[in-house]
Amino acid sequence: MTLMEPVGARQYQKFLPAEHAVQYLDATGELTESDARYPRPSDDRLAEMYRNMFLGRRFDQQATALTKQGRLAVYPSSRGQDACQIAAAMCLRPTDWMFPTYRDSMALAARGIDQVELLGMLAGEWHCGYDPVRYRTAPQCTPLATQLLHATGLAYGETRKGRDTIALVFCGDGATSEGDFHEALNFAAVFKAPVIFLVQNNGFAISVPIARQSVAPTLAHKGVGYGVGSEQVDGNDPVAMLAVMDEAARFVRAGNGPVIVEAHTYRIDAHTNADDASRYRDDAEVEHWLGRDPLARLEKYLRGKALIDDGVADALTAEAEAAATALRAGMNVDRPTDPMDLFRYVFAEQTPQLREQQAQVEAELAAESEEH
Ligand SMILES: Cc1ncc(C[n+]2csc(CCOP(=O)(O)OP(=O)(O)O)c2C)c(N)n1
Repeated sequence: MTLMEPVGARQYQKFLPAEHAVQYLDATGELTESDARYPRPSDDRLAEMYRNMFLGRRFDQQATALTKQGRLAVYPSSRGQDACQIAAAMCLRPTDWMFPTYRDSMALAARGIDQVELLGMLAGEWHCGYDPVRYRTAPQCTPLATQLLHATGLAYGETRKGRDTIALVFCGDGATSEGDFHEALNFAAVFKAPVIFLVQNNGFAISVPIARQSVAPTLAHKGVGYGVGSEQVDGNDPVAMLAVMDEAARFVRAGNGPVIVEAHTYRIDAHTNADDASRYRDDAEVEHWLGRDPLARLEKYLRGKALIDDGVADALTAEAEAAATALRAGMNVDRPTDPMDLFRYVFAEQTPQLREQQAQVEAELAAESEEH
């Protein structure tokens, strides 16, 4: 097969991701060769990252435990994706916007959202338990890829208002097969919307492995076709993640248009507590990725530079345990919920269908209370 050299063929090269995923630490936490395009984050910033990852890991573990106690309807863990989650939270200013999925609770905790409010949706209490405007964080999206368009629209709107706000939006590898993903990338590129598209490629869309999802060289390459700057990074390397995300934030804020960052990572737990991962992956694979644990890698690196020691680790453990105790106590309080809230906050003005459904539920509840 011969392909004709298209006009301006070389122009696409500036959008190409690195040939190999950007990496600073090897699997054991030893410093490897640095990528000069991404300045290594300062020691202080890496120590802060370690703290956020440590607290995030404990939060994630506590949320998983709350499903077993019936306090959460469901919880999609981001254990293993800790470096992606924390780098995403740390590269933003409080005035920027974050658009998370159901998987990204650890990033929301690092953004400073009250943890009980954060889990309100997964507890089945509210569509979104926190105030999105206060925290500049959209509700966690479950319909795959929809958040990519929300982020693009918001970011474009902010530029129209003359502000330098940027938006960071998460999605998984599976979501890159959705139409919304392509529409968002194209719109953001054409209108130079300041968006960071962070694709956490954790190997699976529930049970569907990446090999059945896409045969693109990498998911980052998908940006090239839309004229979106692309990068791929070792998502289990905290130093590389923070370096790339900091640069991505600087790049989009400077008005250069959007970027897509693919983080190669792995979800250690099942898709959610309701999933049995042993049906589609074997223990050896999980073991392999446990050997690339982002928290252990950063700890090794920081201990090697004497930036943390046993005293710091003990203090962090105490802080994380106190937060977990407070979260358990907060989640053990039954909050009264009004079923009518389901209808109240969907549209500014209710649609006729919604009014009809509300009347139906009201009638059912009234009939039920008459019975008792
Ligand atoms: C539009 C839509 N289709 C299907 C689903 C069902 N679904 C929920 S999670 C999921 C897999 C998503 O995988 P990926 O995007 O890789 O993200 P991950 O869960 O691995 O973070 C699917 C198919 C959905 N939520 N929304």
